[in-house]
Amino acid sequence: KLAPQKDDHFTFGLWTVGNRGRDPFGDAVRDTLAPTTIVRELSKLGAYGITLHDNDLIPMEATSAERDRIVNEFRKALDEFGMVVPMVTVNLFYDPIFKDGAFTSSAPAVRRFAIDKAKRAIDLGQELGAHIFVVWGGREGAEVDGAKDPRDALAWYREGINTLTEHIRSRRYDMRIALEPKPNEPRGDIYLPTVGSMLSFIGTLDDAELVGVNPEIAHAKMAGLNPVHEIAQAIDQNKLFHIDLNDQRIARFDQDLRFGSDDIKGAFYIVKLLEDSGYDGPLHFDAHPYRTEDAEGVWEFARGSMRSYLGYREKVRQFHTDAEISGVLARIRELNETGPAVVDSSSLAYWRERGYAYEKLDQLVTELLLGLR
Ligand code: GCO
Ligand code: MN
Ligand code: MN
Ligand code: MN
Repeated sequence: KLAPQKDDHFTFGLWTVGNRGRDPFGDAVRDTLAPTTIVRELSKLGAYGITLHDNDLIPMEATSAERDRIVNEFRKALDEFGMVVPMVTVNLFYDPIFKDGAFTSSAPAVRRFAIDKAKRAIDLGQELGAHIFVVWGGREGAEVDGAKDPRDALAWYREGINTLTEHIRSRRYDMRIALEPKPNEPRGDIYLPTVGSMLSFIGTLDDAELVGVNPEIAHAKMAGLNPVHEIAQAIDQNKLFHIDLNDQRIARFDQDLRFGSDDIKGAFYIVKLLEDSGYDGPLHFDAHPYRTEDAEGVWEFARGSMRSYLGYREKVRQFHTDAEISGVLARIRELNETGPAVVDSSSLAYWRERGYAYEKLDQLVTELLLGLR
């Protein structure tokens, strides 16, 4: 039951299992893993595919001959191990060129460089068969609001995304863009920090149809928000193009914890929402193995991410088939639909005094998750 299958559509970023455990206070603790090794190992574990930033695969300074050789070798590994690349993204944050932003850099030359880099990443995605292009504007933010007018930054951001949709249309690629919001880190504040802000920004784009969101659980929590509600709003607007699954404690640095490892009830309701809504995109893990881990721990992390999702999915199934839970839900519906049809002076007392039976429901869910049912 907990063995991942290809048709579960689990995917991992090359940068997730490939994370070397560097943090602001300490150096790498693990060796670099070759992309082809990651493809092989994840396939053995039952994953469906791989995602990547342009520079996870191709070094920034590669010649075009080197680039082609690397891409060919990678494609060979994908074919050999039956793996696909549903999503590609662009690294617009690591190189010092982007220290004041990429699409929102105050320098037009940097903005143009960023847009060209993103176009080349889109072309790479097309070559690898990806249908989703994620844009995470990690450096699109500010510490010093006196240095640039945030309205200019938003206009430049819009121009950048408009150029990318134009590129996709003119090349007739079957690809859509998913914007990934994050409130802060690495910038003091990042523009468009939540799903809600992204959705409203998308409404101002030239080609809004082509653009949706890639919500991340950890990013919602860093903003102190409920990821279930963030994801639900994206679904409500038909804009859930992709999702980053991981975990995070509120009010901490960006932890990138293994999906479902910290907030068990929160993860349950996320999986319930995804399953009940019929979301059929990739289930993408964007998290890091703990810095304490060696190679064995890395694959344990990958296996655990998928097992946990399937475990939560099984709990969702139990939620829907548990007779007592169904009974409470029926009772809640009945309480809402019976009783006085209007709230007026004769029924005020009834509507003030009635209970909603949510304590019972919440306790049953808690016991379900504790394995007591
Ligand atoms: C983070 C982000 C990134 C992006 C990735 C894809 O907190 O570092 O979540 O992992 O998802 O760069 O664009
Ligand atoms: Mn993140
Ligand atoms: Mn992410
Ligand atoms: Mn992160």
